[in-house]
Amino acid sequence: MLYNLLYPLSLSDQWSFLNLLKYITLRSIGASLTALVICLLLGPFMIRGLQAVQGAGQPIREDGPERHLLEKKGTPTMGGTLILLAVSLSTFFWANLANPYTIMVLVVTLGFGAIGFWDDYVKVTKQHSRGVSGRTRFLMQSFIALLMAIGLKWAGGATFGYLSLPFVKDYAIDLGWWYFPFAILVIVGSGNAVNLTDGLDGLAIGPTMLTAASFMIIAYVVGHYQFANYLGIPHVAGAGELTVFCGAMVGAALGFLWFNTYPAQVFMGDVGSLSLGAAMGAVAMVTRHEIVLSIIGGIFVLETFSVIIQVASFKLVGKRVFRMAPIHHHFELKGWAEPKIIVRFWIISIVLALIGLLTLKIR
Ligand code: 57M
Repeated sequence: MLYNLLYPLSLSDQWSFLNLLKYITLRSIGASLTALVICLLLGPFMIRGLQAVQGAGQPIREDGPERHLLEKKGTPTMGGTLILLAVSLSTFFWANLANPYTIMVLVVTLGFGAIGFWDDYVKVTKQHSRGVSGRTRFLMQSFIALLMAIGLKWAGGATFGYLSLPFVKDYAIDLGWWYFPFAILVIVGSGNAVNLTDGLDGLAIGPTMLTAASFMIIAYVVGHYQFANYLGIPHVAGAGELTVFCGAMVGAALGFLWFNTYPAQVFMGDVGSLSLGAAMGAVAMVTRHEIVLSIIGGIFVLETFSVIIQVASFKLVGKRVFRMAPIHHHFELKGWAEPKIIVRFWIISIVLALIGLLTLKIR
């Protein structure tokens, strides 16, 4: 909004300093700091409010690691509402709201957030870990993902429908109509992958912050004609504005981590995990870096595949591969302390983010 309202004033000499607002880098850092401050200032009030409303807090499953029942009972959930508030307000304040990609990604983020909020609300009010049926959630999530794909087709761009490959220059696979189910796979898959991962304090928000930070760089270079051509990556005019949205995500994630770090004072809930994951999926689609997202967000992929492997193995041969899936529970049951699991997963995330960014250069 600042950009839309104040940048035109920069044409007059007395307001020429407002010319700074045209720089995406400045507005991205502004968005990060604004989202961070919103989370830090409102966090304590949000936690007290959630505790007052939720009483018993997050229902802890009986069949999980016993430690969770002992240590985590009563922790409030749905802290993701603060993340979404911080991201939305900060993006609204600092981004160019005439940019269609910013609006599309915000709609996906808030849409998945609404689905997650409904699921959390049902779980907390019923005090049971089963919320809205998986089928209902999948259908609603798929509808939003399809809307995003239609929006991308409308926004055009010569590279619509093409799947660009990391490390491969000047070649992309034309998915044709398969692009639409692919959009569901990327956006719904990302949302639910973060959802599965969010099972230990800070385990999901750390890699989410790293992914958003990586996509600040990716969105900036993809949206920059000279940089994109120099790097041999697809140029998507206007995608650079998503640097501001990703900056807001980084700031909000840092702010939420202040309260979600071990021992967590609040959990993000499905309202947070589904929306953050879907947001990253949507950004990856706009910037044509869907496969790179699976590298940078490799922790989310690992967690998801650990469940797929566990269920498939149990159904096919009646044996479990892991002591418990997702894989963070496996390490818990091996006796690793929670902070050790979390920080080691963050270290892996940092390595994967660096490898993902390397794909910008190695082609
Ligand atoms: C999402 N939710 C956490 C919190 C968070 C198919 C199967 C793999 C599904 C999976 C499942 O139920 N996933 C749901 C994970 C839950 O966290 C809440 O959910 C939100 C995220 N969606 O924001 O509100 C619990 O995680 C802990 N937690 C923290 N700190 C945090 O910052 O400690 C969360 C955030 C919270 C808290 O205890 O209550 C969760 O784990 O449920 N199922 C599982 O993950 C279960 N695995 C399982 O059944 N494995 C089977 C088969 C199906 C693969 C097997 O291995 O044989 C495990 N999870 C739990 N209990 N809680 C084991 C059973």
